[in-house]
Amino acid sequence: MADFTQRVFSGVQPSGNLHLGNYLGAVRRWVALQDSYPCIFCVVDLHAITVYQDPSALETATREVAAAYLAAGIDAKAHIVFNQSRVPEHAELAWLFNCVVRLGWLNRMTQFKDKAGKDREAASAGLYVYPALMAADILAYRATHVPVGEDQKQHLELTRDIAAKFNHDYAARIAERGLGVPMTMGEQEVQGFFPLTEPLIEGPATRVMSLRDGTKKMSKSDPSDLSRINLTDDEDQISKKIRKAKTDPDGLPSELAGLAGRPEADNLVGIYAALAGRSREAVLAEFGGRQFSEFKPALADLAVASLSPVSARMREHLADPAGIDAVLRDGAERARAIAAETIAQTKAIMGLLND
Ligand code: AQP
Repeated sequence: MADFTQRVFSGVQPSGNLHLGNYLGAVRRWVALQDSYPCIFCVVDLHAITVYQDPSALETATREVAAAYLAAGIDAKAHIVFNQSRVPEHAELAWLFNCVVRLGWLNRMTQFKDKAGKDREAASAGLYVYPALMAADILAYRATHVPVGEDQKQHLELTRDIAAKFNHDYAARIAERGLGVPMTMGEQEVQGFFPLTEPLIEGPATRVMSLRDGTKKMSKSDPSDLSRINLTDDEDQISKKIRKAKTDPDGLPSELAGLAGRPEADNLVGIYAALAGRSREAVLAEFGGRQFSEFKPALADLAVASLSPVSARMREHLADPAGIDAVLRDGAERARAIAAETIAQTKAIMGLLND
């Protein structure tokens, strides 16, 4: 039986400095996936502009995110690294998906509610239809796997809903044109054009929380720089942020159960575990009974040792912006070859004359 070509797609928005959450929840895991799948890693600049970005800052952030990918160990020759706006097929497919996605589905998206805040009328239309663009990013390459942090789970489900509705609505045409791949949807064997993409949400750091508030995720757009560790932070900044991280007055427990109801302690233990490549249990077995005044310096040393080589390589890449641009241009050309074929076939399936 034919199957969809296995392919990984993922991206980060250039909406500010990359932080530890983006690194542990996404980029570091991509590096590991490179040996198992052909991968496409995108700097999703069209997503970033769903909220206003200063144009020069956007250019800088786009190069910074690309530099972080390369510094973390993404191989841009063996795989594809590019910025989204260089491949117009993303926006084109997003429009087609805007006509597939239902308003009711978009209305359920919690990220829109969080980001739009109380004044929804003032949010951009782009922010509202962001999940359709994300579905287009993934499905332009008919990607089968998407490694993301926990916060993107709902958007991945929507991507699957869009793929399923498209496959269902155009089933006859997909079969007639011989463009389908046999797949199981529910109980049925059908010919699908788009795969039902699997999210890969795994590891100890799928949701790294703010250092100032353990109930909020670490985020680029948090106004407090003390809430996150940026990949561009130097050793002093990393140590200071960990020293100032919010904690409670108790020491560390020896068992996981002792972290219940202590989000800040839980977060710091999770970060330590992820950086050390150990389980939370193992970290508590070592530090259980000790105070944060002892744990925080150990965490700071570990964070500095893990992140310094990445930030040093990032700085080297950033010293050569033309080199980064060349990587992005080359990646976009190769990405476009794949996406253009998907778009041509999608249009043919939908009855949009385009040859
Ligand atoms: N705190 C986090 N913990 C684990 N993973 C995270 N990711 C983001 N924050 C965390 C993962 O990083 C990837 C890229 O995210 P994004 O830049 O596309 O958007 P985001 O999820 O909205 O990230 P931010 O930092 O919160 O950006 P802003 O503040 O601009 O909205 C995704 O795989 C995400 O899951």
